[in-house]
Amino acid sequence: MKFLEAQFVQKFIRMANDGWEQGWHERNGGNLSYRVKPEEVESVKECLNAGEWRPIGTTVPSLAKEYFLVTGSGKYFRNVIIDPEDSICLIELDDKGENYRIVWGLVNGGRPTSELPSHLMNHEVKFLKNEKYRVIYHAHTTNIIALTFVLPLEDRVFTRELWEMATECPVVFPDGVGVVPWMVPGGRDIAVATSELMKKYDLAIWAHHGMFAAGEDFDLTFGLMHTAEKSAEILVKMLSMRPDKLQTITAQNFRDLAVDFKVTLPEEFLYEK
Ligand code: 2HA
Ligand code: ZN
Repeated sequence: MKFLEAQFVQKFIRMANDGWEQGWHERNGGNLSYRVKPEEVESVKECLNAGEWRPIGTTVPSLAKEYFLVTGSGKYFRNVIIDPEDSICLIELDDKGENYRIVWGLVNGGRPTSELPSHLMNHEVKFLKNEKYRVIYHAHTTNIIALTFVLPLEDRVFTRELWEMATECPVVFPDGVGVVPWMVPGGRDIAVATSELMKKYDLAIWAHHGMFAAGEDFDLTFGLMHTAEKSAEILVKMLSMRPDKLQTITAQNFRDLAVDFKVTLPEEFLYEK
């Protein structure tokens, strides 16, 4: 099969373009990675050519020998759909989870996303909890970023405020959302902080920067990012009209919702205000 005809590649490209169309990927902002299934790697085996091994910048032993489809460092989401060979790549990890090599893509040179350590450490945390998780997505979601200037940078505040802005939120992300304070992007420290939060949540906010989402497939992961960002947009609109709410979804409303929708909503987020 031709590489670009494989369904997992098509879905990856569509998701990247959907993010671009949402306005979350100015210039080279954001990055996306997918842990490829063995049968999917097999289906494109004849298209692969191994490059040189390079250090990941962190160690992910549980992901040894796994393959990831990832966006390229400095590449624009806007261009993924028109020139995927130049914008994205398939990488293979070595048997220790310390090095990677490009086996397809980035035909004009370049490297995987600058956030590769964060992506792979998040993948590892998710993989160890639930092997079905395959997608990690980082986007510069406008309204979430705006809120990181006015809300306390606390998991419980962001979770509760986002839940309150749209009834579907506690059903879509019942575990809540974590917040990383401002940190230098691209390195191991922010990767460690984010992957720590990913042990508990599927969503992590990077203050004044954007958001990371994790999920089992492209639809769930994009949908998660989209839902949280839309809720943030409603909160920004609400706060633009007036600083307080005349009415809202109450802590007891959330408990009632949890029963009917069969989700567990941790009490730490249902505090009295
Ligand atoms: O430029 O979004 O966080 C890619 C990024 C870095
Ligand atoms: Zn970023």
